[in-house]
Amino acid sequence: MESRYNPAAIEDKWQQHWAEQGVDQTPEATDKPKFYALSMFPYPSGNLHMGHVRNYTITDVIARVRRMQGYRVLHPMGWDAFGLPAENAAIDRGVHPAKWTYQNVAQMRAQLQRLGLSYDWQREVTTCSPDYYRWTQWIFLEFLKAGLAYQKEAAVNWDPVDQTVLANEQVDSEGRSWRSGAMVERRLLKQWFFKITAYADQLLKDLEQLDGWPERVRLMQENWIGKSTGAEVVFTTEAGDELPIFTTRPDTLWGATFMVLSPEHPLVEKLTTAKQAKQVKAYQAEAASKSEIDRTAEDREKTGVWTGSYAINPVNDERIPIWIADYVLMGYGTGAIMAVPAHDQRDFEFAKKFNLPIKVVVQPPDQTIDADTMIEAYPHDGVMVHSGPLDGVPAGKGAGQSVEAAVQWLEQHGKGTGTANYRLRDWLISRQRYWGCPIPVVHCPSCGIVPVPDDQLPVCLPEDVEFSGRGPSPLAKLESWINVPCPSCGEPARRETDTMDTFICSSWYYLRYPDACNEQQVFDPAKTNDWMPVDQYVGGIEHAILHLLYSRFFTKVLRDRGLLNFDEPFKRLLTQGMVQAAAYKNPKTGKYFAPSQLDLSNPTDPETGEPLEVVFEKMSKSKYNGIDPEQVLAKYGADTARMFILFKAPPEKDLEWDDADVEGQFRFLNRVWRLVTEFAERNAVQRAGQKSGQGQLSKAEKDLRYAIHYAIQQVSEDLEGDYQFNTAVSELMKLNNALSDATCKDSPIYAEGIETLLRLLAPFAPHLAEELWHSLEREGSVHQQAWPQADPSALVVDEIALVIQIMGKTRGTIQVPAQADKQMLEQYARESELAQKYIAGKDIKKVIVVPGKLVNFVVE
Ligand code: ANZ
Ligand code: ZN
Repeated sequence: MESRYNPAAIEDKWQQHWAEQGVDQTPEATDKPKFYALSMFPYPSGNLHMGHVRNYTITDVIARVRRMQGYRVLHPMGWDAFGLPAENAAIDRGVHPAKWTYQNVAQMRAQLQRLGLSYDWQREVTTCSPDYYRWTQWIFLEFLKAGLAYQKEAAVNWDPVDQTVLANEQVDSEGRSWRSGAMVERRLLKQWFFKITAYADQLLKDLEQLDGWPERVRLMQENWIGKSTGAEVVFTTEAGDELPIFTTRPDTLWGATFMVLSPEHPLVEKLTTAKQAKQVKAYQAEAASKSEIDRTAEDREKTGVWTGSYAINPVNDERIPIWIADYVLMGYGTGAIMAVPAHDQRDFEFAKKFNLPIKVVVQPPDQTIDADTMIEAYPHDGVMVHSGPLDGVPAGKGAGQSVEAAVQWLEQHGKGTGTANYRLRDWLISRQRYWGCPIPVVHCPSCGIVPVPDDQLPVCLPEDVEFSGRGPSPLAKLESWINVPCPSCGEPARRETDTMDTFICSSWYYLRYPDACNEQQVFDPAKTNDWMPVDQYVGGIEHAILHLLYSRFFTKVLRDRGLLNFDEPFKRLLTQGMVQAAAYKNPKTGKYFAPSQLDLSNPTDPETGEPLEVVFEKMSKSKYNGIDPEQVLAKYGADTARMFILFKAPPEKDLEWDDADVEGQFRFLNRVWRLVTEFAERNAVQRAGQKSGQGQLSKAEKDLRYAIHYAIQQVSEDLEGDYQFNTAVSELMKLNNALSDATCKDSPIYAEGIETLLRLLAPFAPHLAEELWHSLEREGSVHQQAWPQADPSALVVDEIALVIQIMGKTRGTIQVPAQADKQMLEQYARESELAQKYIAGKDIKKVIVVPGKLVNFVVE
């Protein structure tokens, strides 16, 4: 063994050894309690960044600790491998997306392996591989069978030059295509949807079960689902058509002075009078070109057109005009509203602009408002007025208040019903892209949509396609692939050419790991139900909404299809903070500069000479503050990188990269190395671990034993609950110090201390701990040892009876810890009830302390 700590010499060796021995494989036997530790799998961009390193290190420590604690652990890794970057690489560089992706996977897998992450690589899943996406397609067909997948016309972003649909992120703030620069149009195209709205209520309600999730994430999900309670009320047009509206304020029905329909509302055409037709048409065309965000922006000037028709308010038979305006969206509620300008700000602005009447139906408690003089809507509580049966009722959403009373009245009179509406929309899952999972259906002129039969799955992506960069996805152009006989009637039919949103592939990957190699089934429910739910999920906050919501949705659907027996996939969630580093920025111009071109003792803008400020920001190429994990590994090794990341900040907080602290951790590992190698050389064959505590221990041994068991207790506590790895590392450093300062280096207690240090360190610095463990000539891998248990007897502090004297006269004794020093003894004595009886309020002249014996107070 080397005398100097040389990570390069040991890390690779142990990684190979562990792989050969299958140390990280998932146990098959089910006799132990299970623990499923999962990191969000990465997109294989080709390069591992520090954010990945942090994410995976955190999960790895958790997995390693659980193994040592006697759990059977599932700790897998895979690749979220479909997606646009691969297709762009193909367009830009002419590499096939598959080739580009698999090269990146190989590169990143090697990088992960160099970090010493304890994955069971036999369960690796790659979403772009046909043996995985075959089951993504199978799941799609399950959704189709359940009526949860459907096709519908939807307004999408259309690039008229490239002739393709664009995602919202591919349209810049001016509404231009990122690629062609053309103004993007809104077009109605047939798209596939998943009916996530059918599960809105469950997705909301079951958030209650997730007490192991950060409150912030639960709240983000709740807001995304966006439940509004209120009522649906049926208005009638003068021509006799029913015109239902959704309102959260049915109590204000008596204050409705006009109605507004979305320009896309199906009744618009029928309601529009000949005189208004031209204006209405023009307005509809204009609205169609606007995005939803534009249409609903609060500060926007209201626009709209009267249809020429009227509706009847069902509560008072009043005749009110029907308008159209773009602030009413077709996709929410019923696409029609009653406008109550006195109590809704948007309606107020609209009424003012078009000179429509305003009627106050809620009066505030402390003043009287008047329709003619009010300058904004009054949306608050008060008391109902001019509202027939509701007059005098307190206005509000609480029990016995106006909203509840209104719903009751509407239901009694058959004019409306209490309902809830959700902001959540059905999930648009189709993409006009090549590098995604093909949607496994065939369109037949006579049979309609026909699912591809099970035994013909997977529908494989054709390989011989051309990526020209222009026009529709290469799939849509490949006639040889598109034209197939209908699986049902055998007549000529056409394949669906859309592929699935990659979020679908990542909505179920965690269900596959428990049975990753199954070729007969998506997974064996017995295996997946055994391992699920995930006990600890770790990933970035950027996935707080969509990925987690979709995964929860998939879980519930597959549960209802009889495949799963639990409601929620992820029991505990940890969202790790960002990894930041110093960046040099000119505060005036906002420009960043690479540190290599600066004098760091006095950084100035090389172009203007202005002083630069140092800011900590998320590592990124554009800010020249990225730190390449490869370089850190090459210089210090994986163990130091891991230790630094764990030590520098609690996992959910942002972490600031600091070279000095990396050095610090490297030095700490060197100290451990020297401590253990010295011990190993002195006691080459001495067996550690004989349980001590019975015989007579010296003071030095007792103190060391206390330090050892205190460290066990603290590290174990830090690893439970909130995973305070940073304080756990501090405890390890303290234990290391206690050992190097110990004066009983030949005692079995010292040997116990060395061994304990290695066990506690093993999850954090797995290679170093393993190498040193073997230097002690111990059996097996340190990673297969039991996690140490704190012995309460070692933590008991001996007590002595301390004599309390006042002016030399003994007044009694108090119990104090034997180890207490002079200062502490005085404090114990002063604060004791016994001494207080005599010294309270008196002037103490002198305190005489005889350690281990007495404290004497000399008072005035
Ligand atoms: C009358 C009213 C009176 C309203 C009042 C509010 C206050 P949330 O809370 O977001 O669910 N609304 C309903 N459907 C709409 C649509 N498709 N597009 C735009 N707005 C729509 O908002 C519900 C309220 O937003 C509903 O209650 C309705 O206006 C409007 F003093 O009805 B309200
Ligand atoms: Zn057919």
